[in-house]
Amino acid sequence: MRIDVLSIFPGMFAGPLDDSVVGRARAEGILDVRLHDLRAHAADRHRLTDDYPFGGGSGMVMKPEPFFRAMTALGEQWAFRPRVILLSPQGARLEQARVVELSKLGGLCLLCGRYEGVDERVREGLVDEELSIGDYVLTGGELAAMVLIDAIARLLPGTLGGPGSTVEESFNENLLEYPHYTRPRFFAGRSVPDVLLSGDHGAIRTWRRKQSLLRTARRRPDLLMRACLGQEDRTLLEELLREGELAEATRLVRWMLTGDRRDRGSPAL
Ligand code: 9WO
Repeated sequence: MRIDVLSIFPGMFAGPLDDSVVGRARAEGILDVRLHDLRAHAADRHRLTDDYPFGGGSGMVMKPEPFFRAMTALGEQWAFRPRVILLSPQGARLEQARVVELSKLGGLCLLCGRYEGVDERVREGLVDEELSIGDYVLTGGELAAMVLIDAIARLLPGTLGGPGSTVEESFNENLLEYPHYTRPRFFAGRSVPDVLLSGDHGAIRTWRRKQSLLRTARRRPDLLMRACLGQEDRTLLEELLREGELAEATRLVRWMLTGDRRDRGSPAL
């Protein structure tokens, strides 16, 4: 997959994209990240990429010309037009399902804003999709672009964690990961749960599933609501209820298990 990035700070991308899974994907040609310095595409001789906001107010706005000129220059390199994505707090929140969809595309072009914002004509004229990695303000879109590239890279065929990995399947189900343990068996006054050393693979699988359900119910009840739960999951949640493990999530899980959603606008009815 080819990913073009437009930024006034292309140097920021050195480091995060050089090591580990992303670095390897790039070295093997699975991922082709091309960084472009927006300043090189500025229209004036001072190479300005920002200007004062019409209507007044504090701070600066990114000028539209460098984005349009850069895209025109890149258009000559592209066999097909890639999906153009602006990283900004105004975008739709990025989720794993979206990452999976984007990882199937042939090419992406990521636009990184700076200052107080980007001239609206960039959105209107160039951007297919606006994405946010979370509800907080950064100093620019670059770190968000790196997060997106990292999330996509590990899904590309040929990279570790690529299609078919169990880690991927577990997140797709909207459940959090179960607790992991490695050697030593006894550490810092705590021991590894006995079931994991029992050699009983059925019991281990059930314990892990129950732990995933417990964690998701307690930490991310919003995810549990979206999870596809089978009959075994319902049984495990009932056990957790009886064992008093669900804490503040007790009422939600009890409601989920009753199946009585007639007054709640559930798509089930
Ligand atoms: C700056 C600002 C200053 C005062 C009051 C409100 C403000 N909003 C912003 C702002 O959103 N600045 C952005 C900085 C302009 C576009 C690039 N910047 C950015 C992208 N910050 N955070 C992101 C981002 C991108 C994706 N996901 C999360 C955050």
